[in-house]
Amino acid sequence: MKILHTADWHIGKILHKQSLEQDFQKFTDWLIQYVVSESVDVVLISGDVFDYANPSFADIRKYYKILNDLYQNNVKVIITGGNHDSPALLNGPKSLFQNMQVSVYGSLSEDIEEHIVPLTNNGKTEVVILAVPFLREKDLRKSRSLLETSEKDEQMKAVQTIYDQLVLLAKSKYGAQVPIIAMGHIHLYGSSTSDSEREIHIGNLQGFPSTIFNESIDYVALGHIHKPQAIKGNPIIRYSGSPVFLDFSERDYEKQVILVTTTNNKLDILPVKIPIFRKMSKISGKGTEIMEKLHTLSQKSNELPDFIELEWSVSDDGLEDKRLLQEMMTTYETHPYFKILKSKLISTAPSAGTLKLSEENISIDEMNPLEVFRQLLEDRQISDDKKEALEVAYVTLWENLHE
Ligand SMILES: [Mn+2]
Repeated sequence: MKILHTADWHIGKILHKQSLEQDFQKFTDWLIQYVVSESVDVVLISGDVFDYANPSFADIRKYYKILNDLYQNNVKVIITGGNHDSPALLNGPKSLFQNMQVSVYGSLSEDIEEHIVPLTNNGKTEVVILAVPFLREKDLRKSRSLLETSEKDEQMKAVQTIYDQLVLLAKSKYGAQVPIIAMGHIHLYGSSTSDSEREIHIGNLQGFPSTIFNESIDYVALGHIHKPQAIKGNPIIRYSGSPVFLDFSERDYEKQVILVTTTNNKLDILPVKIPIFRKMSKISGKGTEIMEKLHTLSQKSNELPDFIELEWSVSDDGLEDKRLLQEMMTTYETHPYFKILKSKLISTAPSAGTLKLSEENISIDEMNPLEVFRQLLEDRQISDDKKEALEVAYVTLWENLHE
């Protein structure tokens, strides 16, 4: 049986006012072609299907379309919610999805056994999936019957208990020999992150150790961190990473999905490269150097135009450079081979240090709620010791409102 692990699709993501829908379309076209040519049986999506908890109808339509395309090709799908997803929105079509061989787990169910999904082939259970979504504080309270789960250690034990219980149940139901794949949307120690994961869940900032996963688990299909990686020293605990470039900080990542093949109760794990449809690059230097580099981009390097980030250094007051930069942005606005998404002027004058002359224009829609709140704390010049308590209070309120 062939199982494909992916995560962090972030449908609806807007990067510096630019929709990434073409990138997502290219990825899903490739995905369909890949699962058909490789005869993949099941696709796992480990959280963050959408970028926002309230996606647009157009984005929901894209989601239904890809699920239907997979169904038409006889591929099962198992989806778990991420920290960006609304559990209610994901769970909405649950019963309809069942008829299309799509199982969805937006949040932790009262009956934990519902998260155990056996995959059978000719009547034999070949592998069991533990479909665990992103765990919110109230889910953790359920698991340990605790009143307080704000302590890091208590949270860790609660997460561990959930996986332990599921492993025990799965083994007793389907036998000790059957391999187990656990899904999760969680930040682990020792994983390297990019600028595009939203760390709204302050309790999870520092992450958990990979020992929370029971030793009887044969593969852990993770989401949340956008850089594809196996946890150090443990090739069976992996983040597939996001299939689409969600941020300039991800420009050197090799985007991938992970193919897990079961044979005789053993799993074979193979990362598969996703073709690059668009290049993300950063060009820095003085104005003249930047212009020269842009002139050399005279052909298309990929199917979609490159996205470019500019860091323009200035040694005087920068007024002339600011004018030139603006002029250049207008000139290149509709260039066929690249698009400048982000630009900033940086002063290299000795007196100014590396003072930023102009911040890129970030609109409020591109910020997550915590970023907006942090900006407010900055603007009000709140002292560092008070900041942390205020952030925790803010996140607690935010989460209570959205549960
Ligand atoms: Mn994510």
